[in-house]
Amino acid sequence: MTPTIHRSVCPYDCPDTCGLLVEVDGDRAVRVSGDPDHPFTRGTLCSKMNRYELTVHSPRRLRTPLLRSGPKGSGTFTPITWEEAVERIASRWRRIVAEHGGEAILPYSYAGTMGLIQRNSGHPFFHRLGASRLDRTICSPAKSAGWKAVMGETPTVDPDEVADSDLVILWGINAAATSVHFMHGVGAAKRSGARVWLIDTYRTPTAGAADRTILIRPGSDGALALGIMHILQRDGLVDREFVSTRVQGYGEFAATILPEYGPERVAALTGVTSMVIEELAAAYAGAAAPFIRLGSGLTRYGNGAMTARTIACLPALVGAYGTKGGGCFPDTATGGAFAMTEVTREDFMARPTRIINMNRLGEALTSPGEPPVMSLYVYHSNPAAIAPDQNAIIRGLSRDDLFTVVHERFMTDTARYADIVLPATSSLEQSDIYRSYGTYLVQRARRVIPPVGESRSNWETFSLLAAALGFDDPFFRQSADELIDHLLALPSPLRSGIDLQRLGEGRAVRLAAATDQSRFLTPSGKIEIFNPAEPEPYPRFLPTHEEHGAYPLRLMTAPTPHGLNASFNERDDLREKQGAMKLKMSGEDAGARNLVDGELVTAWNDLGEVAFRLEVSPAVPPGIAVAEGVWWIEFAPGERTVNALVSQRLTDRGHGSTFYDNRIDVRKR
Ligand SMILES: Nc1nc2c(c(=O)[nH]1)N[C@H]1C(S)=C(S)[C@@H](COP(=O)(O)OP(=O)(O)OC[C@H]3O[C@@H](n4cnc5c(=O)[nH]c(N)nc54)[C@H](O)[C@@H]3O)O[C@H]1N2
Ligand SMILES: Nc1nc2c(c(=O)[nH]1)N[C@H]1C(S)=C(S)[C@@H](COP(=O)(O)OP(=O)(O)OC[C@H]3O[C@@H](n4cnc5c(=O)[nH]c(N)nc54)[C@H](O)[C@@H]3O)O[C@H]1N2
Ligand code: SF4
Ligand SMILES: [Mo]
Repeated sequence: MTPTIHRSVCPYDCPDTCGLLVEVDGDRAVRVSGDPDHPFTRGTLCSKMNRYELTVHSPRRLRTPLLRSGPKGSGTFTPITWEEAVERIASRWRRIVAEHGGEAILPYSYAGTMGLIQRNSGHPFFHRLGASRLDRTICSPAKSAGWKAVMGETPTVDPDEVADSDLVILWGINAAATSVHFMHGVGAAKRSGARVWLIDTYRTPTAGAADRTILIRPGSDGALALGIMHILQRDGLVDREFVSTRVQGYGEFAATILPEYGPERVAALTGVTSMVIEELAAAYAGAAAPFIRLGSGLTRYGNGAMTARTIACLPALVGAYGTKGGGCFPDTATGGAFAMTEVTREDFMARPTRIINMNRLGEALTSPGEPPVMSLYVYHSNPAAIAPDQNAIIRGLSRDDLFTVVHERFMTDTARYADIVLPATSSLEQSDIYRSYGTYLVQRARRVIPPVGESRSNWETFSLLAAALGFDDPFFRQSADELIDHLLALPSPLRSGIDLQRLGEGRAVRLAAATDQSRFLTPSGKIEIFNPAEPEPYPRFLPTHEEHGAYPLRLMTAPTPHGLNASFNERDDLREKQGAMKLKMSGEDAGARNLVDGELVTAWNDLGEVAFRLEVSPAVPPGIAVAEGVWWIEFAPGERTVNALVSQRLTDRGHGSTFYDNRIDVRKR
């Protein structure tokens, strides 16, 4: 048979949401490449997805349901049929519901697939079951809360507008790893003469694309933004007309808050010299269209929402909001594109059930609780690897009385602790529709190859479980494609006038979203530097959880270009590119501990101990240690991975994770 080419979408949790061309030969995807017709992808993919066929047809794919046949965590299982697996789950859940109530069952899911149907297909089922609900706040709710405090529902500009900027600030984002296609626009801006500044805690690969790189003390970016605003005010560089007509509370803010953030104090708080602060402020004030691309890492701190909020105020002072090529880009807000309540079906809940924060899974599984969590159902997530406080989670997963089901493509750290493992399809084996948090494009993808082995999609699995539990609502009997058709038939202002034919052909289509940042969708209609609804009515610097912690080194749990959270560990080619599970430290900090490059070291704090291969790196300043990527324990030099060093504490607003707000020390192994 001659191979055929099909359009699809990258399903991973990445702002770029690339369009794929998949070459299919028989039952197999043999080649995957970037769709040249996709406006953001422009024909290129990242190193992970260039060989997606190696993930889809990996020999590590789970092919049948599995029943645990050894102690929890041992990874010993026996294959069983789907019928038996579903029957065992249904009967165990019936018993748990009778004994403890539905809330003793906890679903846990996040972002293995970003497709709107497959990602959300557990919601109606668990609502109908009366299970506990999960607060899905592991990623960047603090960033959203901070942005919202200032800008309300104001949309984000189109990312391609960065090409019209003359000063790009990549603020706390390693875009060369986490949003490679955004860098196309940055490159275009540079060719037109723009200057690029990067602000990070260590020298990431993105520094290669920047004219200037500022290394800042972790969690102190809010102070840097206040310092810039202090200088703008001091030097008469504020756009008076703009702030007097379009901004709420600037006068009071300038009179009472900004005086506290002179360059000397800000230098002490941030570790950035007052000279560099002055230079950045001058560059910012001098730019016609300064564009801030705001990452998420810098909001994963105890003060994270306040940091995002403070940075969001900065463009207001120079009137950059609404200027083509200027403003601030946190994420695109495309949530309104589809009527998601038609998928999540809150109306299936007989009464509102309790909500458990996903960042505190360790606590939820190990503390008594009313009722206690007696069953955990994990789908498209790998909490034993990616969630805070790995030791607490593994203690919980080891409980003999906890009934754990994991629906996965691979034998992950979490799946190893399951009582029953169900094999999941990959994105090429299932239909879905995708929106993006980094573009304004939507795209529909139909199944392009049959399921590998006996794997089933999230949607199909919940249909089976619903039937086994006697949920007779016809909702559970439709197919994913039928539900997508239903969503598309419902009107949405964001989709008005979009090209349905192109969407039907599987091409990316731009939403009709307004990306005009000159109308402020806030309660006052102005940019709210003063926000009376916030516990702190004005932005000011708040300390991090670990401002004065007991351990000497601040731990950066940063992304790697060769993985995505704990996804892609199945790929030998990508693990080889990373070399080993490393901890990067400065020569100064390594020397002070008699540690040498390449040796095995133990990083520790009150939560746990993790073995790493040490890399002494000039890219890392003294006082911090960097662990890039999330490894599976199977490939780690010791028994634990990076999140054994991360606490379950939450952000100031938004109940977010605080991955970067932790301290460690390091010793020889
Ligand atoms: N290759 C790859 N791509 C990914 C991911 C991945 O793991 N790998 N993850 C995906 C996901 S889930 C998300 S949410 C997105 C975004 O993923 P994020 O984790 O938000 O990644 P970035 O936005 O690049 O931000 C991380 C950067 O912030 C820096 N940083 C940490 N603390 C501070 C600080 O206090 N100040 C400053 N200025 N910088 C700080 C880190 O050193 C790091 O370089 O990326 C997605 N894309
Ligand atoms: N140290 C550290 N930890 C982090 C981060 C960090 O930067 N550093 N980032 C955090 C962030 S921002 C996020 S968003 C979270 C992400 O946390 P998760 O969303 O849990 O991340 P992944 O590791 O990608 O795990 C997704 C799993 O879903 C499976 N999967 C994929 N598709 C499907 C499907 O269709 N069905 C089913 N059933 N399974 C599927 C994959 O095989 C994979 O194992 O991680 C967080 N953890
Ligand atoms: S850049 Fe992001 S969206 Fe594009 S292929 Fe890579 S992981 Fe997928
Ligand atoms: Mo994320």
